Amino acid sequence: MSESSILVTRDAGFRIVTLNRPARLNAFNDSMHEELRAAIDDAEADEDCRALLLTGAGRAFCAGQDLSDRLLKPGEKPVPRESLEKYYNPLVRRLGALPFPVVAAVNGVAAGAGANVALACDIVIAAISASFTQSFARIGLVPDSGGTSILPRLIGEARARALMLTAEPLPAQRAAEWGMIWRCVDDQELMPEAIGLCRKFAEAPTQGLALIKRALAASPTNSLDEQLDLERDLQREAVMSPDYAEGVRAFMEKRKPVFSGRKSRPQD
Ligand code: T3D
Repeated sequence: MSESSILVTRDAGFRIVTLNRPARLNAFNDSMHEELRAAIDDAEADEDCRALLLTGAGRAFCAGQDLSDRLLKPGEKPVPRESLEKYYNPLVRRLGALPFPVVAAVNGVAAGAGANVALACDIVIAAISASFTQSFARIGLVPDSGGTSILPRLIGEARARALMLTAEPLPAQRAAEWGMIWRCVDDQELMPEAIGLCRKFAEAPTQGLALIKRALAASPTNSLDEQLDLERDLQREAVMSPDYAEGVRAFMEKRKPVFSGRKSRPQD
């Protein structure tokens, strides 16, 4: 029996999802996409899951599309690929819409769609030995998986443009200095740091964090006026939540708050 290309570990209040095709640097094939989708479905359906940690097995995070699936035989004509429509785009949309934080622990090289899937996560922590490569231009492709939208916003047009046109690798340390990722840590610190963050999220006011994700998701296309209206609407929801009441009570009583997770809705 072939080994699963996605490994899932359950911890208290969060899950670790590991891309597991190390011999191919965790490159995506269709079955890895299907398994990843199922793992995310399962995490979302479990109301005890309040954060997700995405990482890679072996020395890479993910090398993007598995190119061995794209090799044409002599004389064979290229066929249209629906991988963006079918897999990458839904994945990127999904990561943003999940009602809890998604942390990418980038343990090694992240290339092509692998780099941009990492950047689509809410928080990216990378090992100092990791790098990010917009490798698409090396093989005549266009950066995908949201890269042309997300990357210029993170690091500015000039840097994003150069990374995409040259396909040069960006070391994790520089990525952190440029504000592309949250933090770059020593290799041995990567998983403890990412797990520590997920443990914090597992005790956080999850529904409030989901509202923050909604506000930030709308921000790039909203005017200030529209965003002010959205913040008002989301804050109305947050103010009505048991977690806000608990947060204030705990603050006044000088104790640690006990938040309700995903189970009770703000309207309850
Ligand atoms: O067609 C569509 O669906 C369109 C959608 C496209 C989305 C995309 O993601 S396009 C971009 C695809 N990815 C790449 O172009 C990256 C290709 N890989 C690399 O450039 C390099 O492997 C890395 C820079 C990532 C790492 O280099 P290095 O020197 O550390 O490792 P390596 O020796 O190149 O790779 C190690 C093995 O992994 C090697 O196999 P081997 O020789 O040991 O049997 C290599 O072939 C394999 N590997 C790495 N990346 C891929 C891969 N095999 C298949 N697909 C890969 N993407």
